[in-house]
Amino acid sequence: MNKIFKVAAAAAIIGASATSFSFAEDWDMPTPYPDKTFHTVNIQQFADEVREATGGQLNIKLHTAGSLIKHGEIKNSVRNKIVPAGEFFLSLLANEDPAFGIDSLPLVATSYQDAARLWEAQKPVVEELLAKQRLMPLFSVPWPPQGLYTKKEIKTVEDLNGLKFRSYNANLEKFATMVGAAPTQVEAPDIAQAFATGQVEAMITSPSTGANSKAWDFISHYSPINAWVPKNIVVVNLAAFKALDADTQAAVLKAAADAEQRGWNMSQREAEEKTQVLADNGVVIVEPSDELKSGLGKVGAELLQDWRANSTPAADAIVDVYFK
Ligand code: PCA
Repeated sequence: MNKIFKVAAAAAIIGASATSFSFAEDWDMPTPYPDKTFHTVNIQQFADEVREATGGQLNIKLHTAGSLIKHGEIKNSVRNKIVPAGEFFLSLLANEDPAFGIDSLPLVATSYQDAARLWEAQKPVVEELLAKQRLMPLFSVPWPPQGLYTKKEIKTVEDLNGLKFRSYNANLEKFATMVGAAPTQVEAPDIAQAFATGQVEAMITSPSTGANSKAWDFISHYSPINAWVPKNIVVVNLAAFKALDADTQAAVLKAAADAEQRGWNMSQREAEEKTQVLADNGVVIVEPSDELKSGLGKVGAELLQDWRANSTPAADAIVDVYFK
C-alpha cells in the first residue's frame, strides 16, 4: 500500500466509525450523601443499568458525599453544565421558590401514601420551575419519615427549648427557631463530628441517616415523630440530555423510572430496618406523647400558615390540590 492510499483508507475508516458508532460518553455525577446511604445505592444501580442498556455508551460515574461538588452547589453546577447530572435534597431550593419546600413542612405529609399524593401535586410545579433553569428531573425518592434524636427523653415541645439543633434546610431552621432551639446547618456526612465537637446536641432526620451516622455514639433517645417525608431529586441538564442519541435517552428514562419505583420501596424498608438498627445499638425508642404530638401539630399549623402567606399562587395551589 502506498502512503497516500494508506492515509485515505485510514480516513475512510475514521469517517465510517464516526457515522455508524457514537463515541462513549462519560458523565460525572455529584451526590451529597455517603456510599452506604440507600439513595446512593439506588443511584449506583441506576448508573449500572444505564451503562448496561447502552452497551457502555453512557458511563455515569458517581462522586458521592459531596466529594466533587458541595451539596449546596450541585443544582447550579448541573444548571451551568459543569456536570451533566446530579442529586440533591429538593427542599434545599425552598429559598428559590416555596414550591420546592412543601415536602419539608411539619405534619403536612407524614406517611408514604401522603408523600406520594403530595409529590403528585408538587411534581408539575417543580418540573416547570426546573425547566426554566434548563433542568429536567429524572427521578425523586423520599427519605423515611423524619424522627427526633436527643440526649434525653423529650416529652413536650418545650423540652426542645435551648437545644443546639442540627439543621439541613430553611424549613427545619424555622422549625428549630420556633421551638426555641438554636439551629446550625450541618451536612449529613458531617453529623457525627458536629455532635462530637458539641456544635449540635439534637437533630431531626430519618432512621437511615441516624443509623448511618451511628447516632448511638452521641444521642440516647429516638422518637419517631414522623414529622415530614422529604425527597431527594436527580436532575439532568437538558442540553446534555438532548445531546444523547434517541436510544440512549430512552435507556436513561427507563432506568430513571425504575430507580424511582425501586427507591420508594427501598425507603419504606429502610424506615423499619434502620429503626431496628438504632434499637439494637441501645438507642431508646420513645413513641411521642400526646402532648408532644399536639405541640408539634401547633407548630406545624403555624409554619404552614406562614408558608402559605409567603407562597406563590402555583406553590399554594399544590397545598389546595393535596388537601382537597
Ligand atoms: N437525611 C438527610 C436529609 C433527610 C434525611 O433523612 C439529612 O439528614 O441530611
